[in-house]
Amino acid sequence: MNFWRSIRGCCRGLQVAVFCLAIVPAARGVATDGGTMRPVADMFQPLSRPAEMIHESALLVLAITAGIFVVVTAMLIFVVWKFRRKGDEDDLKEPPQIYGSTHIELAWTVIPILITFVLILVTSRTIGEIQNARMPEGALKVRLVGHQWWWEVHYPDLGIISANELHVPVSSRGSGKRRPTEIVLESADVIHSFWVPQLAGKTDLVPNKRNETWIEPFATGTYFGNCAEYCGTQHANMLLRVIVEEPEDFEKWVSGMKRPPVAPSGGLAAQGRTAFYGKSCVNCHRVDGTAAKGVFGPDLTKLMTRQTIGAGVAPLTPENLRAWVRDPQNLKTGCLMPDMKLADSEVDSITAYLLTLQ
Ligand code: HEC
Ligand SMILES: [Cu+2]
Repeated sequence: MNFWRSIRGCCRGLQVAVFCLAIVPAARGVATDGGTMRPVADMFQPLSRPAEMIHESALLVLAITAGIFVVVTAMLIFVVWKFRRKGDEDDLKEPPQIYGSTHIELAWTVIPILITFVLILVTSRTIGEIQNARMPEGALKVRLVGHQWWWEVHYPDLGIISANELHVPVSSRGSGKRRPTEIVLESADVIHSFWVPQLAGKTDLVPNKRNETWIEPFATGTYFGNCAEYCGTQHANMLLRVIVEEPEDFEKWVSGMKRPPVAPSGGLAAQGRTAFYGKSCVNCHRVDGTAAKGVFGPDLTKLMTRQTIGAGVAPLTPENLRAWVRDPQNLKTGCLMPDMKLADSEVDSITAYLLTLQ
């Protein structure tokens, strides 16, 4: 009786497994989930070259391992069924002793070695193709520096500095002009990891080391990524957005980023400007063309061109900006910007000034 109960248990388990396998394709059509701030990127839907290459070899590995799973499970079920206890006389018999059978030993040594060898070849080929890819002339160059808990973004050839959002042009798969983005990865403190699942695999940002990766998106849109290596309390709020645009829109963004913001000439914003430059904000933040030259925090020159504040912790709205200036520890507890203990009037005026940084 116990035997049948366990067989039935196995069947139930298999049913669950088959059900799970069936909902994976059903969920595939959904690119994002979890709201607009923190959508979960679907890594089964790659839309850029390194991610596609990884996806292909992952499918091959999955197919091989699924084959092994089916064969092993079938053999297991067969053996359990065939050599089940058939009656009381079974207790007196000993099964045939096959210890030391050369054939069996050879089979279960050589076949797994061959399979492992195929898996090694498939994966190392993809790794090699990604790491040795030659970038075409005119590839966009970006330098990303990981900080606890935000991303510093540089375009060395364009003279643009930003944070937490990467704008890149869409590339062309066919006869059009290829325009991949080469990314140099560095860290200012601890180890972080760059991961935008639909664009590329993970690459670590290691202190005192220069790592490289590249992306070549084939579809415009906003891609969501995050730091993929635990780096301290606010690791989960170290989100990265990659905004892939048509070449014309990208050029428009570039020329916008190169235009310095106009200093406010009067009113609350002008008071805020004076307050901002009178405070220690300038020791940690940079605003291009002013005395604010700090590099410990994000560059604020074009703050208002960003979609989020605090590396994706909240949408960048005037209310959230004010809340951040009031006390960043409320929105992002433990982040490395201290509560500046500003008076209410200073919070209002500094927020008004920051709103002009666009
Ligand atoms: C001790 C250094 C330090 C000082 C002083 C400081 N900040 Fe910051 N600030 C940071 C850091 C670090 C971050 C990034 C926090 C994060 O996202 O984890 C930050 C983030 C910000 C952001 C959000 C930027 C973005 O794109 O997400 C704003 C706005 C800001 N600070 C304004 C100010 C203002 C205004 C002052 C002065 C009243 C100030 N900061 C003083 C370190 C500092
Ligand atoms: Cu990190």
